[in-house]
Parts: sequence; C-alpha cells; structure tokens
Amino acid sequence: MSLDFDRIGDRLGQLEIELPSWGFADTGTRFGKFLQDGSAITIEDKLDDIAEVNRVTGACPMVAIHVLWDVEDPGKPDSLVEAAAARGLRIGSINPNVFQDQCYKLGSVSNEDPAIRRRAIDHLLDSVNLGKATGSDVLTLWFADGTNYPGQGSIRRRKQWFQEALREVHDAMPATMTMLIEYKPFEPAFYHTDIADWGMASAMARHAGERARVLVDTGHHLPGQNIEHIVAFLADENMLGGFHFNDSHYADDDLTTGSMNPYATFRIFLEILQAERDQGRLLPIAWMVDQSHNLKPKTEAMIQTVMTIQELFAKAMLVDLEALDEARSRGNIIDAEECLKSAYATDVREALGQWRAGRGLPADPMAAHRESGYQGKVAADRIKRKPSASSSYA
Ligand code: PSV
Ligand code: MN
Repeated sequence: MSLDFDRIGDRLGQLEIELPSWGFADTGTRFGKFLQDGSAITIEDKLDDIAEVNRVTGACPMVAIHVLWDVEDPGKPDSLVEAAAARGLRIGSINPNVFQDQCYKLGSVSNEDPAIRRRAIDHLLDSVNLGKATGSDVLTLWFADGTNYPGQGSIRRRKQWFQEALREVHDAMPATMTMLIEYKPFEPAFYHTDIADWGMASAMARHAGERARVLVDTGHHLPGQNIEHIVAFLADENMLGGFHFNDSHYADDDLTTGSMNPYATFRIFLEILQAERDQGRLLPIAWMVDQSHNLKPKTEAMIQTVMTIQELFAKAMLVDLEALDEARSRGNIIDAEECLKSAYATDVREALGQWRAGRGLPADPMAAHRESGYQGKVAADRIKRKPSASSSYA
C-alpha cells in the first residue's frame, strides 16, 4: 500500500498538536519525584522545549498552560504571550486550577461552602480573562471534585452547583471561546467523582451553553472501555471538543500516546475520519497532549508522541472507507475488519519522512533533535539552577 501524499499529507499537515507546559517539568508520583537534569524549571524553559519539538516536527505551535503553574501574574500576561511568540508559539488552552489549594479539600465548585464555590468560580472567570488576554480560544476544565465516602456529600446538590458554576463561566466567555469539560472516573476522589464519564460531561456541557463541549482524555477511562465508541457518539452529537492524548495500562498512567495500545488510538482516528467524511467538514477538535513523563527524557518523549500520532493518523487515513462500507453492506465482517488491519499493518514511517522533508522539516525529528545537542545544552544551564539535583551530563 503506498501513501497518497496529496490526500494524506494535506490532512496530516492540518494536525496541530498542542503540547502541555507541564509535560516538561519535573513531576512525580504520590511516592516521589525522579528529577532530570534537563527538565524545565521556568515557563521560559518549557516554551524553549516546546519550540524545540515544534522545530523538528513542525506540528506543535501551541502550548497549553496551567494557570497556577505557569502564570505569575494572571493580570499581566503580555510577557507570556511575547515569550511564546518569540519562539514561534502561541498560547493554546487555558487550564484553570481549582484543585491544589487547601480550601478545595472537599471540592471547588461543588463545595458545601458557598464562599469556596465563589472563590473557585472567580478563578475560572479570571481564567476566561486570561484566555482573552492571551488570544486563547479554549478553556479546558478538569475538576478533582468528588467524595471519598458514601454519605459524604449530596451527589444531586453537587451536580446542581456544577451546573450553576459552568453556566456562569460560559456566559462570561467571548463568542470565540470554547469550554471543554473533561471527565475522569476516579482519582483523587475514590467514591464518586462529580464529572465521572463522558455522559456526565456531555450533560454538563449542554447545561453550560452552546459553546461547551466534551474533552476526552484517553487515560481517563476504566480498563476495557471502548474509547472510539465514545468518540464516534460524541462526534455524531456534535459534542466532541478535544482530546488529551496519552496512553495507560491501568488507569491515568500518563504514558506516551500509542505506547500501550496503538491500535486503539488508530481506531479513534478512524472514527474521526469517518465522521469528517460523513459530515463533510473537519471536526472542530482541539488536539492536545496531556502527558507527564517521570522516566523518559521529556522532550524526546514528546517528539516520540508527535511522531506516533502522525503515524497512527496516516494509517487511519489509509483505510479504504468505500471498501469498508461495501463490506458492511454485504455483512462481511472479515472483509470489513481486514480494511482496518491492512491499513494498520502498513509501515508509513519512511513515507512520512519524505513528507516531512518535502515540507522543509527533518525527515527524522528524533534524530534531528539528538544531533542538535539541544538537551545537553539546556541541561548544562538548568542544572546550575537546580541546587539539589546531581548532574548526569557533567
Ligand atoms: C487530570 O488528571 C488531568 O488530566 C487534567 O487534564 C489536568 O489539567 C492535567 O491532568 C494535569 O494535572
Ligand atoms: Mn487531562
């Protein structure tokens, strides 16, 4: 099977994959952090790393920011916008943070205490303003709200508080902004999570207003969940707003996309492509990565992720949709499944290298990154700013 560059290359070139600032800093597990000499410390470091991924892939001009982790003064975001622009980047999604302050121990917008609910809503409204000031048009909402024990909270009252809060925030958004509502079945809440699945996120989005959609974080599902079914359903309901790509083996493991179940990611892409064909338009989807790498070198992990997304997307584009429809109409399950399998089995890596080279990009982004010596250079600088770390680049 050969790649039809005109058809596949144009569509692939439209994929802008937004990278998360938090994927480049030292992060950890509940049990500890493993520090890397080259990990980013400041927002400028994170922007440098994302610019490096964009330099070698040409696919990542947008950065997702987490408000409390990245923005020193939300009232003065100009320097952040300028720092991004100086590196050829722009601000993508704004991620408010109503989960880490002590006051949110029992919830944010679904807290029993009206003063805490108000504080959380005010932070969300500040985040809308930050979005306006940074030129971002996506407000990405994830809530840690939930309860740990039966009886701890009124599930219905909490739901209603959520609806009120999201409606208020939605009404404050400019017409160009989309609200994306993320769901997660558990963690940190272990008995009930207020927005636990796509159905609840979808209901919340409908209550919030016409510019609210669902955000599918691929890691936020119970094992065995058919994620492409959710994607197809949401796409058909015009409720699919974006992705947080990653992979997982047990739960929200934040592993690199396609590292565990690349066939599942391929099937997600195939559902999107089928919906796009049937609806005759590109779906308005924010393609975001949400990964935090504890063990892999962070910039390399993101380059690997972007290359994997492009490979799996190209494979999904190789599926002969007419032959698939035809096999379905004959009720021939084997022929239908083979349409997927033969596309998936095609090695697209060399063809993608040629496609990249044709666009003036390195054919092999990972090799280009390694040859540049970027990581050693930034590590030499960053290690001096990390008093407790011991250097492995010395
Ligand atoms: C929560 O698990 C999540 O997926 C949300 O998107 C957060 O914003 C992100 O991870 C970083 O904590
Ligand atoms: Mn996420």
